[in-house]
Amino acid sequence: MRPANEALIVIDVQNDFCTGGALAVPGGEEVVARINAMMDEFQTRVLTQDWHPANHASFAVNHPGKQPYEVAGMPYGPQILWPVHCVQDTPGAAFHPDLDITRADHVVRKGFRPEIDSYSAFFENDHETPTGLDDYLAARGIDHLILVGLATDFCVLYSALDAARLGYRVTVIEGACRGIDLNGSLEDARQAMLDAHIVLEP
Ligand code: VGL
Ligand code: ZN
Repeated sequence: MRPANEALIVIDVQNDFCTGGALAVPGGEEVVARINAMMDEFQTRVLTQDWHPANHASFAVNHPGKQPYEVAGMPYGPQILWPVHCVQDTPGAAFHPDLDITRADHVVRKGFRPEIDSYSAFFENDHETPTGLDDYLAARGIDHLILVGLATDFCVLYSALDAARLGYRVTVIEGACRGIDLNGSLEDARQAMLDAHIVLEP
């Protein structure tokens, strides 16, 4: 059993990020068995769930003339535009059916404000609106986070960077993550995490 100061943070293991989903991450579903096995070792397990309204500003369809994977200027900075995904209360937003969600202590929904995206489990993409996860973990004396899930180069990356910035020790288990890899984003993500003293384990 891992010590009580460690938490497993499972990022966005949802149908739309798995094979057949609206924003499928190659091999996304392959992380499920490993994550289920890891849950046994941890005393605190948190899940995040991308949870967008249909009119969400991260969807290309809500920007006339724009296509998915183009970039739009938002008040908080450049934002990649995505296919419609993880719409609240749709099957695509549900956790992968094989993920053992019964053992989750806490679920963080993010990206539910129409005008702002939220890759990170800690802050929305303005880098200042908190999700409440930092307070949840701090209240439990947790200072070391083990991150797994989807996608390595977006929501796992931003969660890991914010966690490191907040002062947590951060470990990312790469073998329990899969990436989208847009224009080299996976290699960029690895480098950014290493630069932030995040430990990458296989
Ligand atoms: C994600 C793009 C858009 C992710 C979520 O979970 O990595 N990526 N929304
Ligand atoms: Zn999203």
